[in-house]
Amino acid sequence: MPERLDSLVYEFGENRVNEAMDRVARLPIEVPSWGFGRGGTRFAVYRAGDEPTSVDKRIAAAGRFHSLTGKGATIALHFPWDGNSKADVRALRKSLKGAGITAGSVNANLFTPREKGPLDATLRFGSLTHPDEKIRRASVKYCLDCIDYMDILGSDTLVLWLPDGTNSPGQMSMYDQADRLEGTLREINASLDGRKLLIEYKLFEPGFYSTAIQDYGRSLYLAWLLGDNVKVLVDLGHHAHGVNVEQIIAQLVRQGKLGGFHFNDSWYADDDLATGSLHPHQIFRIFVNLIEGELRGYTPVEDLALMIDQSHNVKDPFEELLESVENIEIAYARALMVDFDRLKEAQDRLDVSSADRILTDAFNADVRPIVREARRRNGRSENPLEASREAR
Ligand code: PSV
Ligand code: MN
Repeated sequence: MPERLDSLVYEFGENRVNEAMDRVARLPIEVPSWGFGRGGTRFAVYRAGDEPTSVDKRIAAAGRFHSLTGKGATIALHFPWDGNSKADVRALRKSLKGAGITAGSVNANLFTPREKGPLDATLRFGSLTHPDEKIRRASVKYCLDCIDYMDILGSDTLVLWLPDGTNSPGQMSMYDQADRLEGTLREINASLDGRKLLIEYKLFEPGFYSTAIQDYGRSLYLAWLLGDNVKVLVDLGHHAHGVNVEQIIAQLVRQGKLGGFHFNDSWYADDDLATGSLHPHQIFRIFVNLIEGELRGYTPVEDLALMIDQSHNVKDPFEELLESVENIEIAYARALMVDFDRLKEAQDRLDVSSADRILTDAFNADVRPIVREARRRNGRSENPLEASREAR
């Protein structure tokens, strides 16, 4: 055992520390292709000039990210941002291969108005719930095109986030909204042939009165309605203030319906800031609940789609992704310090102070040596930020 792990070994035991190192080294984290580019505010995209602006450059950056960190072996793709035809997607497959990474989830974009075809500015009235059947058909067709892209790329996961909703109470009947949504989703799901469909929910968009899939209850209902391959995707930024996200997680895990995450952090709402930059205790609690679920025989943490979904507006996008991955690794390593047997014993004997102390001790542990050691064992730099700056 390297000396720098001594105090952790002393406090948490050698087995726990060793296991944490292995698990941090193995943890699959998926990065978003859009996250390598510069995000924007509602007012503008303030480019610095050195961020990648084409798909190829984003993929090349993702390749560098993977060789530096060992994470991001799969990349989430977003269409049409990452391609507009089968020929584009075949070229993309080549770029991915060249960069040493593979396609992760495929996100079907139903919110950016297209220059040609029916999915123009009318998307402001919705996509899969649009009142005009022609637009609903075109939206379904777009998702089927994305399933073709999945075939080309070897992806097994379609992610749907719906921009649909209303701006005022008279705009659309909520009964029609639900009927249309369930009809169109059934069609899309039938074409997936059992491949995964992950459905995001989101409470609001600026100016909205309703969103079509507003919370995890709606998303979970749809997942049960549609089939075993359909699961809920939890984007950390999509809740009301104060919502206990880890409680949602535990309920989804118990039902085998947690598909994965879109990790990010926020101060106000859906700010898409760096994961763990503001609320590190929240992702710690989430991982505690995921690990407890795994110990109880539910889905192993590594089988979930652990994806990042952020918008990098101020910091260098590449560096903000490094920061986010590191914060996820740290939260996971801290959660792995929890002694779940002792925690359960304390809970069962109603010793709340001891139970909380077990969590607090784990959260307060400086697990950075575990994360560094995991990187070293993976043959990666212990300090990816420094290494990436040196390589520039
Ligand atoms: C919507 O807010 C969202 O979380 C969805 O995942 C989109 O695909 C993504 O952000 C990028 O805009
Ligand atoms: Mn998201």
